[in-house]
Amino acid sequence: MNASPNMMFVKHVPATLVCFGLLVGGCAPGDRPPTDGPPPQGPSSAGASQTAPQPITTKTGVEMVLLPAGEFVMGDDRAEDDEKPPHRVRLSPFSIDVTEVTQESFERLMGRNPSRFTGADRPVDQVSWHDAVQYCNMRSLREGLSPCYDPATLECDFDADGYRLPTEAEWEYACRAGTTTSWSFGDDPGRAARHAWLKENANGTTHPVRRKPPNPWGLYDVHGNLAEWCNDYYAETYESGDEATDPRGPAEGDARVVRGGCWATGADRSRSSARDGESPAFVDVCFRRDAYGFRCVRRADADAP
Ligand SMILES: [Ca+2]
Repeated sequence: MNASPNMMFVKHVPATLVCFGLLVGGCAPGDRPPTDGPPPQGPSSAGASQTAPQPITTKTGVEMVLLPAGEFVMGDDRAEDDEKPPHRVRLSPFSIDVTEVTQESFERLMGRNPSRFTGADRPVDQVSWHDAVQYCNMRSLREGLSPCYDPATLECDFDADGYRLPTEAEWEYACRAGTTTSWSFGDDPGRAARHAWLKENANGTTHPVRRKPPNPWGLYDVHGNLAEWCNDYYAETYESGDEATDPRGPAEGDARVVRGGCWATGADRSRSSARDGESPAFVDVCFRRDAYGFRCVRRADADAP
């Protein structure tokens, strides 16, 4: 499929789906009560932590967990071409937000709330990649840290001690949480609605964070609710498929990676290794990106958050 920066998603997600939702849909009045799901399944791969790491609250009031250094197999040979080849990736330790960035947090730091589906404890939607990295920088500044993104070029300084978007590899590592199955809850798509807000159960809207069971490392809504911006440019295949340490994706590109599926897509797009790409800027008044959110990461060898 040829990538087009004018599409809602560069691949896989029908643009008409979300646009149609904008025209005839609307926020569901009220949200479902919290779901009493089962405790998260234990990771199935060797070396994975059996207990979720303890959250730490940052100076700006965001909960993060510190993920240990580790390695995992990124991608899936059983899935789509852009998820191949599976390849071993090693990652340095990093901290990651427990939830998608909420509207309360975004508005408090940025002084505005671009969301279509409003609610303080809902994830902020209608955020471009540029909006997301500007929030990262603001959060860094508010906490006395060095911003990762150059204000002019938006190039990421991975050595800075502030916040940034996860690399695609970091996102998948965090999402899998030691599992090797298609989702962090197993291989059965029939269980997806119990663990994620997807097209089949979201009623055309986002939902407050933390309403579904977390993954084994205590992260909420990695599957579904909003698709999440990553730092990497999107490429239609993993470039070399070689083993890699802290990979950062292509050096340049037209689209940025989004991961995890959303309220407007089915279970398949929410798989741990499923990849999508999107133009980082708003290009169409209809496609307002109400499917996109994000969460932040930070170097773990920087001072504790
Ligand atoms: Ca998500």
